[in-house]
Amino acid sequence: MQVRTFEAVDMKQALQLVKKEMGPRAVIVSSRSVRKDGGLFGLLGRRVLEVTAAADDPPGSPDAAAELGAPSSPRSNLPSSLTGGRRRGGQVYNEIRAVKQAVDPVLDEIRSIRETVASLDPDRSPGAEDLRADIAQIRTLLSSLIGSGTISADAEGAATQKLFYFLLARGIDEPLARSLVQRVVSRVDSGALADLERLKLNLAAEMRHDLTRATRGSAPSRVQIFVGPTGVGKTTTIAKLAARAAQSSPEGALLVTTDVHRVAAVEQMMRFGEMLGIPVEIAISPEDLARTLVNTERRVFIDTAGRSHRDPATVRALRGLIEPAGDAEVMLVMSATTRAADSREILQTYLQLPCSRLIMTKLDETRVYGELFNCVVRSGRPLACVTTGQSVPQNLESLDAPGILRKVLHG
Ligand SMILES: Nc1nc2c(ncn2[C@@H]2O[C@H](COP(=O)(O)OP(=O)(O)OP(=O)(O)O)[C@@H](O)[C@H]2O)c(=O)[nH]1
Ligand SMILES: [Mg+2]
Repeated sequence: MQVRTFEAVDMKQALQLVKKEMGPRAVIVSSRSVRKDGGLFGLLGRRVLEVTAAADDPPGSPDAAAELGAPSSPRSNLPSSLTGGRRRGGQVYNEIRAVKQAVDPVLDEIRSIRETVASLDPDRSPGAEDLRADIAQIRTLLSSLIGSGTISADAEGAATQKLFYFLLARGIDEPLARSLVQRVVSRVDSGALADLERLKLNLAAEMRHDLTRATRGSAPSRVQIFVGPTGVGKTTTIAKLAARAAQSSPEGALLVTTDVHRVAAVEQMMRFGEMLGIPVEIAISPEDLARTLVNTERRVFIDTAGRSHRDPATVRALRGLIEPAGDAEVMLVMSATTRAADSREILQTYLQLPCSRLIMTKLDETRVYGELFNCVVRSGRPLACVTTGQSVPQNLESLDAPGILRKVLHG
């Protein structure tokens, strides 16, 4: 691991230096403004930004080799024909690394072929498992309906079954679909049970009812902080929202990034700021964030680093940022393309935070919108907006409950 300190006139120049000298994977460890070259205890010097960054050692360096499990002393561990001193050890390590780089994709390919072969065996296929579970659940549902005397196993059974399949095909999570069908069956009069269109009308009413029960988790706030899994579109969405706020609110907008661990992430935010003419602040720590917020009257959009919902440190790290942000509204950003089972887990993790509203991204990447319904109903939080593409500041829309319903049921 190398750690280096750079001086620059501003963060933009500092980032360029860090990237050039240490590569794009370098992380920013700290930044501070200092006076340089000034007499009188430094008071008259010019101000410069001092940025400390860290990066993995370049491949081939003795430390990097040790970290990757390569021999720490090439001379003692390699065959004598290969021991040409320190430099020779570095060369050998580079060769091993090159071979590894060539072999890794082949191993990945073999792994994926193995998985495909396994999936051809119905007894081992996870897909077959899901299908079997679905069929068992449908059977249970139908037999409970038939057993309760509500319907008979004829045209009426077929209509409810179709309704259930219709919901699954629209991406409604299976337990939610089951409960919806049961509620529809219990509410309609027996004459309607064989009529799929009438069942669908009742279904829409049930779904609208569920959607309108979602309530905002906290009062509107001038400051919003955006959290969510990696790569769902947090930074891009923040840029779109800030652009709108900058146009509509007299106090203007401020972009704040706390995602300082990747130079590329800070650069991305700086680029959005430049493009939209909105100032960008970099908050290196929770204390820094608190200071930034005290010093502005603008509408503030705080970005956070994407974090896996499976990482136990996620909630703790985000709480550490939410607390100094005071009464900021916490916005949970999720992608409409996520599988229902994963969304369920994501919500379980992120709803440990005081999330107020949801944002669903990447609607343009799917034609099945069940996740909109699943996430709103499961979280009990309304949608603040949805995004429908990569263009900034375009591709941002709001969707109310009837709008969500239209999308989910009709695409
Ligand atoms: N198709 C599509 N792509 C989107 C949308 N929103 C964002 N993206 C793209 O998704 C990718 C990731 O976007 P980011 O905004 O960097 O995502 P992030 O959540 O900030 O990512 P991390 O900070 O790494 O967790 C980029 O290529 C975006 O252009 C959208 O609505 N539709
Ligand atoms: Mg981001």
